Order: sequence, then structure tokens, then C-alpha cells
Amino acid sequence: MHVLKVCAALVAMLIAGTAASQPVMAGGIEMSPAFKPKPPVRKPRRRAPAPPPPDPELAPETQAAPAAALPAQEAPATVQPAQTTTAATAIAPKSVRRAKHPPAKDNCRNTTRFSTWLAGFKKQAAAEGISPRTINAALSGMTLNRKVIARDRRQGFFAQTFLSFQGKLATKNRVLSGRRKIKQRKAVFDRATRQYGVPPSVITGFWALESDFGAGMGNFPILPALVTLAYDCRRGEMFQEELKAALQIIDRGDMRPSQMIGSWAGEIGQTQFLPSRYLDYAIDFDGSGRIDLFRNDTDVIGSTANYMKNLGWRAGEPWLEEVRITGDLPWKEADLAIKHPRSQWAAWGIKRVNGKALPKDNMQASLLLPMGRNGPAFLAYQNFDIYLEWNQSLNYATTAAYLATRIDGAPPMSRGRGRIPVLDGGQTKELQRQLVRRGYDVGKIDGLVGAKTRAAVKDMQMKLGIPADSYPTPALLAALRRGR
Ligand SMILES: [Ca+2]
Repeated sequence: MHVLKVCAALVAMLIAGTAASQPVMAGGIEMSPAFKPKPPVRKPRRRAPAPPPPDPELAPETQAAPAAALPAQEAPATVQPAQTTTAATAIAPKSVRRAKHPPAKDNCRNTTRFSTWLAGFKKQAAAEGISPRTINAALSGMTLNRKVIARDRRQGFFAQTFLSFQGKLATKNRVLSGRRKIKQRKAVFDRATRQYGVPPSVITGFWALESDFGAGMGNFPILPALVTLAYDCRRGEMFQEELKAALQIIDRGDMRPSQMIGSWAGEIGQTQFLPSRYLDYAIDFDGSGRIDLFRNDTDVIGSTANYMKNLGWRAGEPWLEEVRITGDLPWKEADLAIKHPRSQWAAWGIKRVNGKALPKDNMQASLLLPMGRNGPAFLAYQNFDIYLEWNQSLNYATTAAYLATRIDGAPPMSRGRGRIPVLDGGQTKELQRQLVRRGYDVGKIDGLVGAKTRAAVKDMQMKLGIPADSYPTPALLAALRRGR
């Protein structure tokens, strides 16, 4: 795992709770005849009852794609063709790594005409082996969907604290429905655990957040969305690869263009796989001869487990654990980029949340304080990195990991120790300007606390001799205003 890289990118999302909103409905899309919304692979839609659907924080909205390295066109060689898959062959582990994409280019401008770009993309897709039939069926008559672009650029404008974010998403309903699903599909989960080492609660945690077990998979035709995002300069490279992967899925015979219905950002199925993730990791876990991530629980469970194993999930190890802090700590050690053996955290007075002692062993963990030293505290184990690969937003990753522990029986989250001070967006911008004046690089002055801002805050806290937990507070802002 690229722990440091991942952590740096991730911490970047710390307070960037980001946009949250319902998937945009298909009504706003200009569709070619090929994309009349008739999703034959989906159950009748029923929106999840829980507040903001999870899609705001999903991978496509974050700043870089999951790891990986083969050019998209080479991927099919490693994939079992759907028509010939059997349970035995489908679960053969695959090892696909795609290249990391460059960070999103905010404030970029599109200079090429859409029609010119699309003609070029079609040529390139054909040159890379996608059949003319698929290219025509999927891309003819495509137009740009400005709503998708607006949606993509709007993300990141909504900051939300971790406590508020997790409160809306890691609901009791999802805890209970997760437990029910595990009981209901016990044999499948047992097989997935044996095969991939990923626990049922971890899979159901994602499953609940991503679609409430299929109730909310999005009703957006993803091809027009992918074409738009592939054209747009902000994350063009990433989405050109996703668009090609979608074409490969069609070429492979898994889906017809009209069946590709999902989120406005191109994710499909009950655990909301981007097309490249589908192409590389979706499997026919029930041996039916086809992969179905829309309606088939067994395929959803197997595919999700297969994906996580390929990301490096460590069987039998924990991922996240809420802990209790007793007394003072060297706060600067609370950083996802820093790991210590559990025995060291125990020596610093960290206990299990029920007050019992932590095992004094060598298990590596970071201390995660999403809202600073007075907020809830977690030990994030090495498997937590897999959560960050799934989605780089730290709020999302922590919420998904915590939800899995709740499904496994962990008690409701502690609200922290006392009042937790919060800076609003305007105050955060002012803090960023103050830090820039002192020579720090905080990235964009955007009112969102990303990795650079957190690092600057931590350094400033150390200089001022105050607890260096990287969490920006009104007190720190006040000290900076006073010219310290
Ligand atoms: Ca199947």
C-alpha cells in the first residue's frame, strides 16, 4: 500500500465534507436515442430513507482515482468474459493496477469544441480495440451535459464536520439493516470471507452507504455523464479512462448502453463501482454465467470482497476502533501519516472505548482525531488504508469504517470530551490567509481544511506551544490575528 501517499492525499479531505446531494435526475440530460432511460436491470426505485445519500463523497468526487497501472485497453485480458464465467473461474484473484490520475484541475477552462473532442475520442477508442459497433451504440448523438459539469465543480463547496457527516450516514437503520443482510446471506458471506478474507460487516458497511442494499443506485444514464466528465478539463484523464472502461464492458457483452444507469458521476451497481472498478474486479460469484451488480446479492458480495482483497485487505486484522483517551498525549503523533505499535498507544494512556486496556502488541495503528483532541478518537489500523483507497474523503472513509464496527456490535460513538470548537468556512479562509502570510503553502484558499492546511496548522500549533492535533480552532485563529 502507498500508505504515505494515500494518507497525504486523504488527510486532504479531512474537513472537506464536500457536497452532498441527491443524484441529478435524468430529466436534465440531453440524451441520444440510445439512452432513453429504461433500465431493465434495475428494480423499481425507492430512495433510501436516510438523509443525504452517500454519493456526495464517493470516489469520483474526490481528487484522484484509486490506484492502478495498466492502460485501460489491456485490462480485458485479465478479466473473465461474462459469458464463460463459472463460480470456479470467476473468483480467480486478479491483480490489476491502474495508474494514478493527476489531481483535479480546479478553475481550468475547456478550449476544444465538444464535437471535435468527441470525434477524436471515438477514433482513439477504435484504435485501442473497442468495436465500431459499441462506439456507435454508446456514443452516437452524445451531447455535453452542463449540469454534470456544474455538479462536478460544485463539490467541495460544502464543508461538514465529521460528527455531522457520520451522524447522517452511519445511522441506526443502516446498522440494523446491515446485521439483517449478514444473517440473510450468511452462506455467501462465509464463502467470501474464506476466499477473500474481508469480513461481512466491512462489505455491508459499504453496501449500506453506497445504495442501502440496492434501494438507491442512482437513476442517471452514466454514458452521457462519463462523456461529459471525460471532455471536461477538470478530471478529463480519469474519466476518459472510465469512459473507455464503460465501452469495454459493453464490448464484453456484460451490459447494453441502455442498462448503464447509475450515479451522475458514473458509478453503477449496489456498491457503486466506477466502470474501471467493474471491469477489473466485478465477478460472477454465483456462477450464473453473468455478472449482475444491480440485482444479484451474491455477485455484489463477491465483487466487493474481490475488489477489497485486491486493494490489499489484511485478513483477520481490524480496520478501525474507537478508543478512549485518558490524560494528555504527544498530540503531534495523532496523524494518519504516523503509525505506532498498539503497545505504544497503550503506554500513552489510550484505552478501549469500554475502558479496558488495549492489547500491548505490535499491531500498527495511527491515532485519528477527526475533530481534534476533544472529539471522538480512533485507532486506524493498516486496513483503514483500504477504506481510503475506496474513497479518499476522510469523512467518508472514517464513517464507512465506523459503520462496519457498529454492525459488528461496537457501541454508539462518544461525542468527545466537552465542547468541540468549529471554524466556519469564512473563518477557515481567514486562517488560511494568515498561514500563507507566514510562509505556509495551504493549497487553494478555499475554506476547506485539506492536507496542506492541516500540516500548516500542526506546524503553527507546535511553534505556538499549543497541542498540535492539526485541528484548526477559533483559539488558533485568534492567536494568529494577534500577530503571533
Ligand atoms: Ca452471477
